[in-house]
Amino acid sequence: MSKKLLTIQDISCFGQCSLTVALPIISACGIETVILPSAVLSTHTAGFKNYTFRDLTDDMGAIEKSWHDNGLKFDAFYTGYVCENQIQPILDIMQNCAAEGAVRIVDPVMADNGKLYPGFKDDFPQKMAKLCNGADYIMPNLTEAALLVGEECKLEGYDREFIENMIKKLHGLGAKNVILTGVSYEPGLLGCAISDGNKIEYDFNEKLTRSSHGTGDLFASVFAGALMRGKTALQAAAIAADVVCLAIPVTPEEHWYGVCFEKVIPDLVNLLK
Ligand code: PXL
Repeated sequence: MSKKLLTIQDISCFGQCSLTVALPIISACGIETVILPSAVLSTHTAGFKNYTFRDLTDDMGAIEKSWHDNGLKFDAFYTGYVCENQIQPILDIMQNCAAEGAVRIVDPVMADNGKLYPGFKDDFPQKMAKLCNGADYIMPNLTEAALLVGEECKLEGYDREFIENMIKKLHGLGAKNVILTGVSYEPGLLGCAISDGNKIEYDFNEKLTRSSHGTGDLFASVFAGALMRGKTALQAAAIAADVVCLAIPVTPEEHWYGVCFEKVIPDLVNLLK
């Protein structure tokens, strides 16, 4: 039977992030993708005004029961942007709807550039830390990592020791593998650290002059899809970073709210061959 991945994150109707990226990208990886929307928003929250927000926590229990009644099980779980009261319901789903050997991938989406996203309260990182406990892979950016472990957030001017200490603390939350994104030790190179708890490997790409919203979701979605296709964590992270680096330059300036990932789907398919 083909492998099924359940991804739990919001639908931002407009904005090219979260589920509107994960569903097409993981499908393009050749993996059957099941979705559970954590919330429905008119737009994402980074740069749009007057966005609507419907929290779907109340539906989660009934959805889980329906899946249970139909005997549906998943080979992988990939969580992204979730709401503050959804940690326990999601842990329940990951326990009750898991096929044998199911993999848990947690992208602790909540912050960037030193700040929590609008709408998250200061205690949200502690809640997100509970979702990281028992995860096979977590993939925080530097801001999320600092918030998860209660460390000072340094976006630059850090050394290898600072990063590798942070990774140790992230494993201390109960995560098997850590993929820490946004790491840079020298000007011009940006990448991620991949740790299995014993060894730390790095993947670096040339730093682009422009950054873009939605790159974290693109990275995590490609990573999840590539992992399900049998790639190692290092290979999956490298493919994900390559896809992001291809997508940013083909995204026009006026498309500030997300990356034009559609244009690089053929490249993604090639990279997975
Ligand atoms: O890309 C992360 C993300 C996901 N979902 C929503 C967001 C953001 C980032 O701002 O606002 C609703």
